[in-house]
Formats: sequence, structure tokens, C-alpha cells
Amino acid sequence: MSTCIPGTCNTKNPTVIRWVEAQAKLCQPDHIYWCDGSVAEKDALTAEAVTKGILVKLDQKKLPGCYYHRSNPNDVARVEQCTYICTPIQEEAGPTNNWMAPKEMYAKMRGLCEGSMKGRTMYVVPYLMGPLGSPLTKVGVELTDSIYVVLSMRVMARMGQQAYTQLGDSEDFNRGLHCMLDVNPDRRFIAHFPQDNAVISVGSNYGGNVLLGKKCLALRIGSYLGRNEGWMAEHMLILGVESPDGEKTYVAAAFPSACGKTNFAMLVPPAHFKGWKIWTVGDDIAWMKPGPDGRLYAINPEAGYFGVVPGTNSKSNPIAVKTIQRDTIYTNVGLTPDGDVWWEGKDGPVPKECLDWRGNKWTPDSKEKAAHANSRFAAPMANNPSLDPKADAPEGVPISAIIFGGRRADTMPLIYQSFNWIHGVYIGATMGSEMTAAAVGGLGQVRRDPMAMLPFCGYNMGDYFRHWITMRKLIKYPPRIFNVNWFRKDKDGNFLWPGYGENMRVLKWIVDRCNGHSNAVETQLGWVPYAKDFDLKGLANYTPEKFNQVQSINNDEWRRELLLQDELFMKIYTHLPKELIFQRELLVSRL
Ligand code: GTP
Ligand code: SPV
Ligand code: MN
Repeated sequence: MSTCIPGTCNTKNPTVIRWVEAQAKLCQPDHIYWCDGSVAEKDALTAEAVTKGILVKLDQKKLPGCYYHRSNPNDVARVEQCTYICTPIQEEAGPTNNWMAPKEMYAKMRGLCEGSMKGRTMYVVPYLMGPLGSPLTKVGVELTDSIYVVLSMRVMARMGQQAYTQLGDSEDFNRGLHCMLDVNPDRRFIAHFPQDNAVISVGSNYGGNVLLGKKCLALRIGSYLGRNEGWMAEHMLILGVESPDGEKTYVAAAFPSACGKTNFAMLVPPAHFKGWKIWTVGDDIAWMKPGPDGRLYAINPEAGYFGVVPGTNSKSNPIAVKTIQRDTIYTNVGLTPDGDVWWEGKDGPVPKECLDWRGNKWTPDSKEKAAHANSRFAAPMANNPSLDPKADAPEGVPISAIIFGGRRADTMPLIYQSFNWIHGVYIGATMGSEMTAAAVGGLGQVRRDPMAMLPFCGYNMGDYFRHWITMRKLIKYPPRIFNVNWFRKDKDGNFLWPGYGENMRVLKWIVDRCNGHSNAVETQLGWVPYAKDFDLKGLANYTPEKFNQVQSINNDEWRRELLLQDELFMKIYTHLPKELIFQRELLVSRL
């Protein structure tokens, strides 16, 4: 079979054609379809997916352009135990990553992929991570036998012909191969080859495992490329804060999976904050590089949001609610008899009955949830009414603050600021968070998740910390670094902070600090707000005592915390920058 039939093949790039040819020879699809990203193509593929039962058409009056998908119940989240970084030397991948030698992994993948697309179509999906024409943008080509992946990639990335425009006749593109196989967890691998800029994913059809531009290219391979090329690939949202007098301040924030990035990126300030407005640049990934003016500039490499559905409503995230009204793919939520979607925490009445995410009949009396805890929407960022005008800017936006935050029921105050960059790197490096449904296993356990990158760092975590320290020398005006915790609880298990839109209060203090508009108190952990500077107006029943409680620092808890942090430092000791050990010592002495 010739792969590049005139009129179907839409690139002249000889390296792309040769590579697709080689993969087709291996996977032996019946057909090869070269995607161009057009609307006609989307319509045709969507119709085919509906015919085949891969997608269900939702009520098009209520939800125009929206479709519903159910995954295999064994395939609902990322699988860290099946995710590998395949570098020639194991030490390059480091102790926090699964490793296999490239030769061995390639052989294993060849065995699994061989003939796996017989009777199927191989889709060639060209895409950009980043705006067309940005010096930070990377090109990828993903080969997949899943229509769901093609349609999701079209939402999540700048998919189609423009990728070949950016690529020209260059050989520099990410080679991604995705074979669904029989979606069997025993034959599930997400294998990264950083030195080859290549990814092979088999046996899954879940977003984070198979939308290869996202976690695989933009974070794991991206972090590796960034280290070599002098930039940073981070698991961070990017937002712009506009003050009543029009001052615009951009911040980036790293929270672990399902810990509030999408919510924070789309924040709507409480009524009391008249004239303040939050603009979304990105909700999951930031690529950051020093700009010509000495500041750190960030782009969002993605073009859509793959967001957690449960709990999304007009109180928690009104912007997301608006964003997912059209052209959205819903995965693993409930499906009502009238072609609507439902999930726990949705606005409006609970349906009398629906089909749950497994396709079983569900009623309000059911013990199981209608929507899976990690059910997701894939929605184009163009739908976001608060999309920042610079979300598409090739040069990105200048970052004034970097915020770290985990999900911690105790120990961590609501907000504090690092003393300086290196102290901030230490705060990020020692982050802990309770595990969520975004990854299989360990739900609720606190684990170290440095910079929210534990599952996404494509090389040795110690070297990654070193890269953070080195970046300081390349940035003349470094962002200030902060730590937040929306999830601290009292003895009865109630959140000590209302969160969501009220996080504006914390954000305002952060922005004020960056712009020299507010003072701070020095504590053993870092700088914290003066109670008088922290705006609690309009927060019904929220007393200054409660604020003191959410901000309290308990030295005994912190001594325990240090021992937990040591576990990670010991694990990566051979590559741990000395500077971080010194920071630890300074903290011990302050405690
Ligand atoms: P990924 O897409 O997995 O990387 O995650 P994310 O960080 O974008 O997560 P998202 O914003 O979707 O977080 C969803 C979870 O965090 C839900 O369980 C929310 O209820 C919870 N959440 C978000 N913001 C807050 C907050 O301010 N307070 C509290 N208590 N919970 C929050
Ligand atoms: C995450 O788990 O951090 C996500 C969702 O952003 S996924 O893209 O599926 O990994
Ligand atoms: Mn994420």
C-alpha cells in the first residue's frame, strides 16, 4: 500500500512521509487518513464516530456541537505505573520515573504494535503545541487508530495543516504513535524517548495517556527539551489579573492534578472586588522562556481545556460552565434520557434517572456516582468568555508571580511568600499533596509532588531542580514565588477557607506584593500578609480568628513535614542541588 496517495497526503515533508510509511508498515492499517483539521473533516469523523457508537450525539439545541463518550471502565485516568522514560542511561530518567532502555522498549513496542491496525484506519494528526509562528511552539505528528483521539486532539491542540506550515521541510517534530490495541491494562504502556523526541502509547484511550501533545510532549518531552534549550515546561495554569485601574499582572500556578488549576485559571472575583477581572491564558501547561526585556514569558501550548467535570457549576466555576455549552466532548459523565449530560455537583435538579458513566441505569438512590470522579470535558479555549486577548500571542505573557500549591488537610497555611527565588525553588521542590482520581491508585494519600511535576518530569528530578536554579541567572526580573493551600481543614474535616472565587483575596495580595502595593510579616516559613492588609470584606461569617487558623504555623507539624520531605530528598540525593539542602537547614534553624 502506498501511504502518500496524491490528493490524500497533505504534506511534502519527506521526513514525515517516510516516518508515517514506516509506522504503517509496522501497524498494517487498512487505510491511512491524513487529517487537515478542517470543519468538513471534523463533521465527517464525528458522523462516523456516532455511527460506530464511539460518540453519542447530545441534544444539539441545548448543547450545540457537543458529544458524549464512555471509556472502557478499566481506562479512566493516567497510569503512572505504565509510564516510562526511556533514556540510554537509567540515571538520566532518575529514581522518580519508570525506566527501560530505549532498545528494549522499542522492541517491546514493535511487538505490540505489529499488525495492530489491521482492519482499522491510521489517522495522521499534525498539530502545533503553541501559537503558529511562536519561537516557543513545537510541532508534533500523532498517528492513532482512535477517532476519539483525533477529535479530541482537534480541540486540545492547533491541529491540521498549519502544523505542516510551521514545520516546512524540517525534521524537527515529535513522533507520536498511539495504538489502542484491545485496551487491556496488561498491555498498556506510555513510553517516552526524549533523545528521539518520540512517544509510543499503547493499550489506552484515556486523554492524558493518548493525547500525545499534552502530558507526553508538552510536559515530559518538553521538560527535557527545555532543560537543553534554556526554557521551562511546567504543569501550570496562566492567568492575567486586571485591576480597576487597568494594571495587568500575569501569574502562573502549579497545583497537582485535580487540585484546582482549571478553577483558579477561570476565577470570577466576588462581587466586593469591583473592577477586578481575571483573564485565562491556560489551565494546565505553561512553557516559559526569558524574554528580551529580562522578564520570564509564558505561553499556553494548548488550545483547549481537558477539565475535571464533577463539581463544575455556576457557583464553583461559571466560566467553565459557559465554556462547555458548545463543541465539547464529555467523557464518563452521566447521560440523561433527553440527550443531556449530568454529573454530581451540576446546576439544576438531579435527574430522576440517567445512564451512569458505565452505561448502567442510575437513579438518585444509586450507591455509585453517575459521573466518574475523573470524568472530563474537552472544550476549545475559544469558547472561554474570559480568554485573555494575549492567549494566542506568539511572544507569550510576562509572568510576575509563580504560585505553588498542594492539597493539604493540615500543616500548610493558606498563603505565604518565599524569601527569594532559591527559597521558592525549595518550596516547589518539597511540595506535598493528597493523591486524586486523575491517576490510578493511592487516592487521598499525601505524597511529594515537586512543582506538581512528579508524574510529568521527563528526566532526573534532581537535574530538574538544578535547571530551576540555573534559570534564575537567565532572568533579570524573576517572578516572585508563593505557596497556597486551598484545602486546609479543621478538626471536624471542614475546609478552613471557602476557596473558588474567594481565592481572589489571596490572588490580590500576591499581585499587590509583586507590584509593591502591600507589606508582609516575616515568619519561619516566609512572608505572610498582615491581617489588616488581607481583604475579608463581604465574606459572610468569616472571622479574623478563622483566618488566623488557616494561616497558623505549627512547629511540631512542620518538624514532621520536614521528615516527609526528606524521603524525596534521600531518593534523589545523588542529583540533589546543594542549595536545596542549605534551604532545608535554614528552615530547620528558623523552626
Ligand atoms: P488537572 O486537569 O488534573 O491537571 O487538574 P486541575 O488542577 O486543573 O484541577 P481542577 O481545577 O479541575 O480541580 C478540580 C478539583 O479541585 C475539584 O475536586 C474541585 O472541587 C477542587 N477545587 C478547585 N478549587 C478549589 C478550591 O478553591 N477549594 C476547594 N476546597 N476545592 C477546590
Ligand atoms: C492531569 O492529570 O494532570 C490532567 C488530566 O491534566 S490528563 O491530561 O488526562 O493527564
Ligand atoms: Mn494536569
